[in-house]
Amino acid sequence: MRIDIITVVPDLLEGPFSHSILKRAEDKGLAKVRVHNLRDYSSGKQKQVDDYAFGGGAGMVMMIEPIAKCIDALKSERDYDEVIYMTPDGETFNQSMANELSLKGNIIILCGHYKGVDERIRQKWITREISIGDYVLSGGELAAAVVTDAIIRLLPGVLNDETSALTDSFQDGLLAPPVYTRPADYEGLKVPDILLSGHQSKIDSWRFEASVRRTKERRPDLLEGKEI
Ligand code: 6GU
Repeated sequence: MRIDIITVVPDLLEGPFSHSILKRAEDKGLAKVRVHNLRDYSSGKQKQVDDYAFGGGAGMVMMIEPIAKCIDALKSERDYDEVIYMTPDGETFNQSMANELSLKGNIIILCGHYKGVDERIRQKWITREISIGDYVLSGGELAAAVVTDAIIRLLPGVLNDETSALTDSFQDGLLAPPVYTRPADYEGLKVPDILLSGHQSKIDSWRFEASVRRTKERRPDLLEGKEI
């Protein structure tokens, strides 16, 4: 899978993709993430990428031309399944969107900045608009990093234990159960006996019950319309 991210602050995206799981996915050849500096596609002398809003008002608007040039240049190299615009007024990101996007081949992600992009970009080039929650970030970059991380860790072979993404919180619509490691007794704080019993089917049932209990307590909204 390949993800091309278009941004006016490429530096913001350097850290997340040069470490840990995402770095491993790149090294194994399972995912390619490429960051593109929108200023490289500006034809102006000042490398201008934003301008005043027609009709007035505070805040700058990202111009059509550099974005259109960048997207068209990418599309001339390969086909893309989605051109995603990161914006607080997009559809709220969740695990099922991550699952769906992880099945795509190539994706472009455009990071919004300032007051946003010229509406005509959204009309003509964007296939999907995503927000990561009901709060405002100063740009779409961190949100793009969140979405990219959530997608790439789902690609087969990226996680060491292939089954581990299946037991994540949200993957089956439930929160994950509590986990423990050694020592079994830390100054009187004990691990539940069942987990030390070696009885796998009992352990599985305990984990399922614990997931349901935790979901009821913390996120009852996830259980609505579900039979458990
Ligand atoms: Cl995608 N962008 C910005 N600027 N703020 C956000 C967001 C995106 N998602 C939540 N808040």
